[in-house]
Amino acid sequence: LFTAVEMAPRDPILGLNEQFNADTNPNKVNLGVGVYFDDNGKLPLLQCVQAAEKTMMSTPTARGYLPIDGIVAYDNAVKALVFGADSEPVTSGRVATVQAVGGTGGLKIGADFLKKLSPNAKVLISDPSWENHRALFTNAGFEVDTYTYYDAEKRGVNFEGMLASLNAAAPGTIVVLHACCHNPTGYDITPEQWDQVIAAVKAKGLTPFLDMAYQGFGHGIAEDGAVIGKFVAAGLNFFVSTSFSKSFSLYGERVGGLSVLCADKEEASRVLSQLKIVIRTNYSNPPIHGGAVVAAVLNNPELRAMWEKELGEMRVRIKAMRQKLVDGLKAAGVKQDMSFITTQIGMFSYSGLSKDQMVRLRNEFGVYGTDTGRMCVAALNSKNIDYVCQAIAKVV
Ligand code: PLP
Ligand code: TYF
Repeated sequence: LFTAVEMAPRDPILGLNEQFNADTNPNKVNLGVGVYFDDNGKLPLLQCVQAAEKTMMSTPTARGYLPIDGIVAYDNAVKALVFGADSEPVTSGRVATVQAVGGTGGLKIGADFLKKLSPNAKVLISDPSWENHRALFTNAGFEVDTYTYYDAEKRGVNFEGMLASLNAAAPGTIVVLHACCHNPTGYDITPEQWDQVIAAVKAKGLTPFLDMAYQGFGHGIAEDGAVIGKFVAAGLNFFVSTSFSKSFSLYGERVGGLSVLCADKEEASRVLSQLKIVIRTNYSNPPIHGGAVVAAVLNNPELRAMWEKELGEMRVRIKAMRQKLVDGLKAAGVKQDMSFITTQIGMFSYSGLSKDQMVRLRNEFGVYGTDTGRMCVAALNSKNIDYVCQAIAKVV
């Protein structure tokens, strides 16, 4: 039965983890996968999460099935976070939100629903993008192409190119947009550029799918979410996937969501019924624990304040590491201007290093980033930063 099965390629990012774990270099540093580590190099367990879990454990509950679309209080909290608690889309009831198995699950539910709705639509992802975007939409049955995004020469976004790609797209094309903290480049577009993207999307009749995997890691929770308000104000109907993997440091709990902004409440209830079919035929209903924790934190003012503080600390520490990286590279003798690293935002930096240089970093120094030159600056800390700077200085 399986004799003709071919070996599938490894995930380019998760595969690096395996290589890292097997590396015996005592100085090794993992800047490959997008995970936030604290200054001691530890994966944080947030205080707000611990507090919520303590309360939950003091009154243990039985584990029945959740509704297909998840915990009601969770879905409402996601809506409020993404659109604003008192926003018109939320108060009018025209957002359909489901709990999902991570941000990836949110993307996949949206993709499967869209495939039924627009079977012939093409999907455009940014060039480059999170590698799983292409794989996920391809596996959902779509033809996936790219829109222009990164400009290596300029070290930034080729915005004219991006607009040109969108303007050349056929009506109904699904456009996957990084809401903030672009993965892998670290370059976001400005609010004014978002206005132009929205105008193009509207004029061409494209379907926006916003991937919000890093809300709170850019400029703040509300600041990063502001782009959603722009799409609402433009009168568009669109998709938003949410991930709490990074913002709650709950990677393995798989907590995410999908929200679909519809024309009115009645339309939202029809859309929700279809999202539920997608879920039911895939995994029936979501797991409880992670969603219950996030709902408990978001819906309790004290825990929510704790979360905002802790998320703020992660954001600030990443920014400090960017500056330390720029200063450290200079001190280590790197002649070229590396200050572009502080103009990037979120967990990643496109370093501009070549594949050969990234391979040398890995093999000679145990410093792991992706072959494309992406480094996770959220894994730098005051103990490994000098070593990483010395290693980079030796390969450039
Ligand atoms: N989208 C982007 C851009 C990401 O970087 C990630 C990272 O994991 C995801 C989606 C998936 O999030 P999750 O781990 O919650 O599935
Ligand atoms: O880009 C990253 O590193 C994160 C984590 O298949 C990740 O988004 C990487 C690959 C993957 C799933 C998650």
